[in-house]
Amino acid sequence: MSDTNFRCGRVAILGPPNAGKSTLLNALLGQKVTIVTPRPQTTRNQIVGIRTDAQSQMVFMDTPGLTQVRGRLSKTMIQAVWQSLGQADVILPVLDAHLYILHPEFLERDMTPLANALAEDARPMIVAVNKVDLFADKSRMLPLLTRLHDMWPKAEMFPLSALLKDGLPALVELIRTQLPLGAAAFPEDQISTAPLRFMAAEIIREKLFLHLRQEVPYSVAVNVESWEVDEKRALTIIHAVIYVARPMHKAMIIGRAGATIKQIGMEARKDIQELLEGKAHLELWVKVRERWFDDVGFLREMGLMPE
Ligand SMILES: Nc1nc2c(ncn2[C@@H]2O[C@H](COP(=O)(O)OP(=O)(O)OP(=O)(O)O)[C@@H](O)[C@H]2O)c(=O)[nH]1
Ligand SMILES: [Mg+2]
Repeated sequence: MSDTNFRCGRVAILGPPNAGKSTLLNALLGQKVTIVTPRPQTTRNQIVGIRTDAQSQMVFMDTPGLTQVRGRLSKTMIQAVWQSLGQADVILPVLDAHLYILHPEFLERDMTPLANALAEDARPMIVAVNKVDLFADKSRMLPLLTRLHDMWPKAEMFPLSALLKDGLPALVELIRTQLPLGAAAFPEDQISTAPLRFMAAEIIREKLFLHLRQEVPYSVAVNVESWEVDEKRALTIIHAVIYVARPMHKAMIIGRAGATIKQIGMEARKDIQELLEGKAHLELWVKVRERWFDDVGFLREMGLMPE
């Protein structure tokens, strides 16, 4: 018998770079489906994470940070944001409250594109006012909450800490009340729509972000070229290529006597094994491909641009 009270819908997680969107998605799922780094513009495309319980199914869409852009990769990143917004039943903007307490003048700069896009939107909206763990005196966010209320008078303001998972059960309850009635769209044990190969490539990209400085992580794309399961040894053998835009970046990734790439490989393998719940062997190559981020064919191959 189908449950006529069951709710199912899509929730778009949107906001400026580094606001904690991906952290929030992982925290809501209790599992890592999307990568997180301390640096802006980590997420490059729409990542779907699915949370199913007895009463509802929430299909979350993590998106790249919304910012000023240049170049083709940035344009496709922004397209992923607007596409996700178009698909959403509930809109969940996320912002870094601590940043705007310290720098109130950045709020308009960061939020204007989203504020304009959502001005006439009638869909339910919940604003995740994130990173409240970074200040003890909660009254410091009152001016921010007032400004957000002026921006979106109908939205619910929801202070939380994605990092500490503080406030999340109440957020889930609130989202549920806003979802349309309907049957589940995905099997209850499905947590993402991303293929394992893509998730493994993302994990490698995360480690590159964590180990490389300045612009280098932004010049990197990762592709899993082969994926074989050795049933006898209960081992997944993964070959991945790290594409870089310049020969100098290749040298930096490899590091002195191969030390950097070795470390990246070890850390990535550990996370991939967690993802697969089994043993993995990971081999990494670095290849130079100049201006890959402007190459439409390459971006499509990498899944960074719709066909
Ligand atoms: N203190 C604190 N840090 C947080 C919180 N949420 C996220 N962070 C940190 O903020 C940084 C960025 O987090 P992400 O989840 O990658 O941010 P994002 O919005 O997905 O960023 P992009 O994908 O680059 O747009 C990471 O260092 C997180 O650990 C929080 O609630 N409190
Ligand atoms: Mg992200």
